[in-house]
Amino acid sequence: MNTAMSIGRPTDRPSAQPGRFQPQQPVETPLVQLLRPDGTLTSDPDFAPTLSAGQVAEMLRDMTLIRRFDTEGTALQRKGQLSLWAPLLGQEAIQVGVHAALGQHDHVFPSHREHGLAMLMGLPVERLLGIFTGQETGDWDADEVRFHHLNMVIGGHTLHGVGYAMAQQRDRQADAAADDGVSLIIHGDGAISEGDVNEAYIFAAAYQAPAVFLCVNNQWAISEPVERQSIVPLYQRAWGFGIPSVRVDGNDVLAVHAAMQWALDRARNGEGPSFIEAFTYRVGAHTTSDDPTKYRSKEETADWQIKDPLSRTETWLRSEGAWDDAQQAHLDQEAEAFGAQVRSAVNNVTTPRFEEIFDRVYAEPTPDLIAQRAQVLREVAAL
Ligand SMILES: Cc1ncc(C[n+]2csc(CCOP(=O)(O)OP(=O)(O)O)c2C)c(N)n1
Ligand SMILES: [Mg+2]
Repeated sequence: MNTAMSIGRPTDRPSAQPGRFQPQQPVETPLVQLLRPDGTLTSDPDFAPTLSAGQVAEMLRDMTLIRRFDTEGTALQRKGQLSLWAPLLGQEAIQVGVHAALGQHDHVFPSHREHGLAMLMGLPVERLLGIFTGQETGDWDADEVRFHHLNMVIGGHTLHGVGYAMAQQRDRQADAAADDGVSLIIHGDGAISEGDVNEAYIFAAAYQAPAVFLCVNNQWAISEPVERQSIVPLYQRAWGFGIPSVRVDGNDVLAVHAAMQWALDRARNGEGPSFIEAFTYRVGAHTTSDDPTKYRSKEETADWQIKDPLSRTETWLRSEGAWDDAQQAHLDQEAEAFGAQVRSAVNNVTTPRFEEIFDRVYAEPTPDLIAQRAQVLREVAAL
């Protein structure tokens, strides 16, 4: 083994057999794209759009409302009504494309930037805002909402998601009438370097769990560029675990939807896990505590703004005759009203009763928990 190989870099040692020293790398990284940045359709050898213009118009609406939610989140933090906000600007198409592909029993294990998806899945806005005021314990009924707690411990939730998928698999083995739900696990480009995440891939592959990994590659993990996380394109990492994968244009709502449909179908049909790398860009700061001008150029951000997911969808819909100025004006008004709703929702965030943290740890409280709860209440009363 030569030195280059021992540190995991592709070797230049000549080999008679392709694939012996390194996987056969495509000359270019193939990207699933159905809608170009200029709003014209393109084709892909493996994926085709399955949505009507009317459905895409609904998705434009969802993306617009999510963007508004995000803008309001940042403004509420600036006004001191939230402690922190993690902007999702530029990543709207991923959350909307995913939502449109999800089945009615599928569960989502999110990372920390999926506020839009949470909203679409029916989590009340005030509960989401409560996470960023520090008052929310995140113990909503995940069985009902199917959107699990936003995860702040990078990568930790991927193991929970795979565990849940394995349970879904076992439920179906035990009971043919069990629902057909599968698990979608969302993590970032930075998370891919975490041990937990790699263990999650191993379990998912070993047990052929009905799990879909969605890696949101927004090019940055706070100030760390993706190139430092991996010298191969992220979707190729999955190959080493035996997980089929594709890279999709994350700013193309049609492509995200089509790829997600493929991966969810595979999981549902018992074909095991898949991995989708959604190639996008974090246009805003990492959080409201971050200043990205300190570590990346304005030109880089401007290049990505041209690839905006909303404007390309609107352009395409207009070219199809499925969108006009009146519809846009109506949507702008709706977004305005929704913004006001978000600003008022922050006043409805409630502080949980102290003892509530014990209430939903298990379906039935254990004797230990009951004792701990009683002890806490005694200690609080004595303060
Ligand atoms: C285990 C752990 N390590 C470090 C952090 C600090 N941290 C918060 S977000 C983040 C970067 C995450 O990057 P990525 O996975 O690409 O997600 P993105 O923020 O870009 O959406 C880090 C290092 C953390 N929250 N948890
Ligand atoms: Mg990232």
